[in-house]
Amino acid sequence: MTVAVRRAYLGIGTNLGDRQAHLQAAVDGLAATEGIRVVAVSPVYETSPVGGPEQPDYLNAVVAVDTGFTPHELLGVAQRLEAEAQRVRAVRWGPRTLDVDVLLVGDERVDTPDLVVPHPRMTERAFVLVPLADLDPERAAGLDPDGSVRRGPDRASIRPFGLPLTVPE
Ligand code: GSY
Repeated sequence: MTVAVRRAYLGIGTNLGDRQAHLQAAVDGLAATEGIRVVAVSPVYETSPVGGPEQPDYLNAVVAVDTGFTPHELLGVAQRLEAEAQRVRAVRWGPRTLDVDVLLVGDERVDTPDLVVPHPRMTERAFVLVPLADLDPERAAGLDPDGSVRRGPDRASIRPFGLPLTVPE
């Protein structure tokens, strides 16, 4: 059976331990997954926490992949990578070693109890839309038509971190 390969975007974030290493491990884990090709990784941003209890700043980035996986198959990969980072999340919206969110899978829409795509909160979050715009400005502009999230007050809550992630050959 031929599977239609689509461009998907995953958000990655971490605010515990060696944050850069956790993000790089997520990119490496995606690249090592048969059926997924990592196309590009955005710059890394250091970002103020949104929601939850008082907690450390996050590092966030967005990864573009080409894949024939369904959104739920991508969710399975995301959950595996989070488990491999020994993610512990005692508090909802609380600190975590690794968060991998399925943001967009082509133009597909999913609304199930365990997964909603496009990600329901991405249009409000500069820490998602700014790195997404680095990879696909048109797609990000379509989700934030007046640029209020990418350029608005929330923009100050995200700062370029400097250290790039690498895409394995
Ligand atoms: O939604 C992902 C986890 N998360 C984050 C995050 O990744 N970055 C920032 N800045 N705040 C967050 N709050 C939550 S929950």
